[in-house]
This record gives sequence, C-alpha cells and structure tokens, in this order.
Amino acid sequence: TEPCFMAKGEKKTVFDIPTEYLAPRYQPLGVELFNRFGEEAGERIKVKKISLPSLGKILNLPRHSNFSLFLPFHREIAGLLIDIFMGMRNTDELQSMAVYARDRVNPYLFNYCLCVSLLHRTDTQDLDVPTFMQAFPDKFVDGKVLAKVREEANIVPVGSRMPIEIPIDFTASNLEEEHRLAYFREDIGLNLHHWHWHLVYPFNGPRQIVAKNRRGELFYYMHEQIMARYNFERFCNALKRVTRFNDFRAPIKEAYFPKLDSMIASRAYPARVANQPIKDLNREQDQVKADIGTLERWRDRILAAIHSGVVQDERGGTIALTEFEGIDVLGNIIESSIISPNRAFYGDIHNYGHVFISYCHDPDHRHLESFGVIGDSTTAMRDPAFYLWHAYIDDIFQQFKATLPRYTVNQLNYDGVTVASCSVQSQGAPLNELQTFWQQSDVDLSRGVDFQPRGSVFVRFTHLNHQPFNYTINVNNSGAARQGTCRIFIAPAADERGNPWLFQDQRTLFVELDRFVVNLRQGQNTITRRSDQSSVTIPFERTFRNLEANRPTGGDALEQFNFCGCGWPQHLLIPKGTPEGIRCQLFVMISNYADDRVVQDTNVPCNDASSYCGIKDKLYPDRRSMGYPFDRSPRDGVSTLQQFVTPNMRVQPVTIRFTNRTVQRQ
Ligand code: CUO
Repeated sequence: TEPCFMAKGEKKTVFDIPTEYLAPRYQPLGVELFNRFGEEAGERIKVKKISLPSLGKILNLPRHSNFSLFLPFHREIAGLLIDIFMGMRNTDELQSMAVYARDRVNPYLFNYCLCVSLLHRTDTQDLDVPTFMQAFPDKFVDGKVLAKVREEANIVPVGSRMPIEIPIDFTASNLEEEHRLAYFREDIGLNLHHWHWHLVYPFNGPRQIVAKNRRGELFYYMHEQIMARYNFERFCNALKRVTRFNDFRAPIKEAYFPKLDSMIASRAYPARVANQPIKDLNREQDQVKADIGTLERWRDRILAAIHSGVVQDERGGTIALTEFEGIDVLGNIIESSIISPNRAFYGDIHNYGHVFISYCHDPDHRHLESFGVIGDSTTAMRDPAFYLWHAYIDDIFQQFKATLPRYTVNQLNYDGVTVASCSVQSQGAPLNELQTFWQQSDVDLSRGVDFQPRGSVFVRFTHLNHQPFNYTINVNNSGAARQGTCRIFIAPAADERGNPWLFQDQRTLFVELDRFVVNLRQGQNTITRRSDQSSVTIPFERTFRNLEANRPTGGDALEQFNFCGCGWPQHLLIPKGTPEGIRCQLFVMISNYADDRVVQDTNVPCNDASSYCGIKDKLYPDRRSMGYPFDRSPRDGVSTLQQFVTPNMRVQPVTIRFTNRTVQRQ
C-alpha cells in the first residue's frame, strides 16, 4: 500500500534510497528491488541521507497490526512520530525521515502521522495527498469487493475493465431493523468526513496543532450534529431515537457484523453479536488495562464538575465552567485530548468508551483478536453502537447546557429585522418539497490495491442524494442598512408517535443546513441561496477527490487537500425522507452580525465547510455558542417552537419525499 505522498498517474515515482534506509530484511536486495521497478519508473527521486532519530517505542506497534486513535498507547506513539515529522527542518529531511520510517513503522500509524504533519507543516502546504479511501480501501469497502477488484485487474486489461459494484445491502438483511440505517452508517463519504475531522483535530502531537480554537466545543457540536442527523434518518425509517448507553453494565442489544477485511492486518474486523456487555479490559499487547468501574468514576467526576460548575485542574486549582467557554473546557475533558485540564482525574471517557465497546468480544485478548470497527475513527460510524455511545456523550454535554442561563428574547431577536417568509424550491418539485433518491458513483481504487498490470479499477457504490434546491427568504429591515447571519436548520415536525414536539426535545433534533452572512438594505430584501453553497458540506468531488481532476477553486496551491477533506458530504445534506413525504420544519433566523462577527480574514481556501470543521489556521468564524439558538433550554413560558420564535425567525413546513429510483452520476 502506498503511503501518503507517492506516485501519481500510470508511471511510478521511484525513490533512490540509501540502502540502510531499507528494512534490514531488504537491505541485501537493495539494488535488485530498485531494478524491479526500474522499467516502469517515471520520475526518480534521490533520497538524502540525514542523521536519523531513533524510532524507539514507535516500533512497538507491529507492522501487521491494526491502529486506533482511541487507544492511549497508539495515541502516544502517534504523538511521538508526529513530533518527529513536524521537527524535520525542511522537506528534504522530512522525505528522508518518511522513507526511513515507512519500511519500519505500522502503515496505518505511518499514514496518519504523515498526513497530520503534511496538514500542519508550513512547507508542505502544496503537496498533493491522495484520498484516504484510495490509500486504504479495506477500511471502506466490503472485503469481497476487493477480491473482485484484484481479479478484474489481474485478468482484464486497462480500458476493458468494468466497475465492481458494491451492493448497498451487504452487511445484514431486513430481519435486522437497524439495517435500515446502513446506507447512512456505511456511507463512504460520511466515514471519510469523520476520519478527516479527527485528522484535523488530533488528540496528541505538538500543542499548537492540538490546541485549536474552540476545539473542545467543536468536538461536542460536530458529534451532536451527527446524532441529530442520525435520529432524523431514523425517523425517516420508522425507528425511534437512539437509546443512550447510560448503563455500562447492561448488554448492548444491537449487533454488528462489519464484513471488512483489513489488508494490513490480514484479518477480518471482528463482529459484535447481539446482547454483549462491555467487560473489564486486560490486554497486555495493547497496553490496555481498565475496569468498567474506572469509566464510571470518570463519569461521576465529570458530572460532579458540571453540577458544581467548576473543574479541578492538575495543580489543585479550579477552573469555572463559564457560560461561553465552559463547553470548550468540558469538550477537552470528555473527548479527551492532551489539552484536557486534568486527565489524571477526569480520565479519557469518550475514547475509552470506543475502546471498551471495540474489545467486548475479546476483553483479555485470549482469542488474539483485534478491535472492532468502533475502535477506529475511520470505521467507527459504521457500527450502531457508535450512536449509542455518542448519544450518551451528548447527554453529558446537554446536562451542562441545561445549567446555563436561557437565551432572553433580546439575545435572540434582531430589532427591526423581520423574516416575512421563506421557502425551498427543488428542480422539478412542488414548492417546499425536497426530493431524495439513490445515486450510483464510481471511485478508482487502484492506488490502494496491489496488482499488476497497473491502471484504474473502479468500484461503483450506491448512496443517497437529493435534488439540488434554492432557498428564498424575504426579510424586512426597518432600520438602516446592516448585516445579519442567516442560520438555516431543519427538524422533523412530529415526534416518534406523530405528536407535536415539546421545544425542549425538538431542539436537539435540529440539523444545521447552512450559515452565511447577509447584507440587508433598508426595507424589503430577498435572499436567495443554493443548497450546494452550504457551510456544512463539501462537494462530492472533494470528498472523493480524484487527483488532478478536481482541485478546489480559489487558488492553484493544493495546500488545502487534507483540511479540505473535512466537511459533511453534500450528498447527505438532506435526510432520506419517506415515500409519502416526511413532514419537517425548516427554520430560518437572521441574527445580529454585530454579535456574531469574528474579526479576521476568512477569504482563504477551504473556508466553505466551517460549520462542522472550522477554518484552517483561523478562529471559528461565528462568535455565538455552537448550535445557537438551539443549544440551550428555552426561556420560561416557551414550550413549543412557535412560542420560541422571535420576529427575526421563521418556521416553514416542508416535506422530504424519497423516490426509490437509482440514477447514475454523469
Ligand atoms: Cu468522532 Cu467518538 O469521536 O468518534
């Protein structure tokens, strides 16, 4: 498998490597290895000899093991390797170091650390990085499909190869009702977004790349939105909201059989059968020894901090959980990363939840099995248990939000600004009807699968998509010309029973669709906005960036590639809906830009998916608490959405209709 920054196109780039940089086993073969690739070589790159730091502990993770960001030991050695890559004085040295490490270090660990470094070093901003899916297709695609890809590539010459179809229904049958959500959980673009998010916000490494602006709060908000979106999708599939995993001793009802084969570990990802509980862990090889009691203790301390309003820091002092910054501190504690103010006391609850669930099939390693998919940020969202766990994590954050002062009418209203109407128009649909359908798209997997002769092999996968649509929003401004932030959300109109919502419950189901600045003249204003301009999403081409062909607009430098891979996939912007049309409420608000504004230049590449990902090297571009205005309990006397709205907000009933047809991407 190729590492992060190797060859492009048909011809391989060949590195001319000092013999001692090869792994000891290959050193005697050095020249021969070079000749083997010689005839199909394109560019030859001479790798300089440098004085190499010792890799030490980093080598303790075997090359043919799986790698997980949630495991403390793996995170620690990842931090060490990122430090080494970040510390190289120039790109020549980085290249030498990377070449040396590549043959020795676990490939997943290597790829992750190199990608984090390329993303954060100032001198590697113009490097072209292939999509992670192309580097490690085994983390995204049914193992059977990969076997077919190899077969096609070995037998059929380039030009006559057919795309290999990934069936949409490969992990379970309809006997399992949770399987109705497989199209969402197993969406390749969704899993790529999640992996990129954790790449942009690493747990370990040099402090300046971990301690990003409002990182803890964004951890809360991005995952809160995953939950809101997942619950919305469940409603579309006649399922109730996720039940949070709040009793760590109870069995986990939902099973999951991933059917992914790790190419590097040469093993299938283990399955989790129905009704497994988590168990105390003692896995020497992974350096994991933890009791469920530990998890419970961390939880109790965190809840105590929330309810007392203060956190104990490492030096015996306290940090107040304040109205605006408290959520960020709490996010860092719960996630947790190295910027948690007191890891010894508050522990590592969220990451360990992933670890406990991922090892429930082999808690003491007696069967020599590795972790399940929930143990790896690349694959975690495939497992229904991910949502049980994150529902619980979100519930902790919501307990904190419940302690905050309610927004007053003054904090919500924008005096003199009235949203008179809003509507959505999809191509070829009735007004205020959004339409969804299946789409088939092809992605080239040839980078990540070794075969001869080379050349493209495509897989064809089926994913949800929607008709593009426009918003039209009419706003009256009785004051002078001014600016506002337009915030657009959507939620189901009724609860699981079909009853109207209490606002307190519905607010956690609002899914952000867009956020943008508007200029208001005095009097009437008509705002129009296209669905593909959303501040939440990135275009399909960027999620699956086919190299060369699809560079982001706004600059020829490729700097943005890694960061730019973070963003909700455009094809999942709108939940699936139902054949008869699910009733929803579209919510539009214009808030006072004077209270929202962050003074900085955001006219930088890759600034278009800031809602869930932020903007590279910038402050989060909205000063309000993330999730505003739905992040807190409502003021007294408000029990419905209608009572909540102030004149600068508007609620428009819309429906989402799903048609069971499949279109091909052109
Ligand atoms: Cu993204 Cu639990 O944090 O997976």
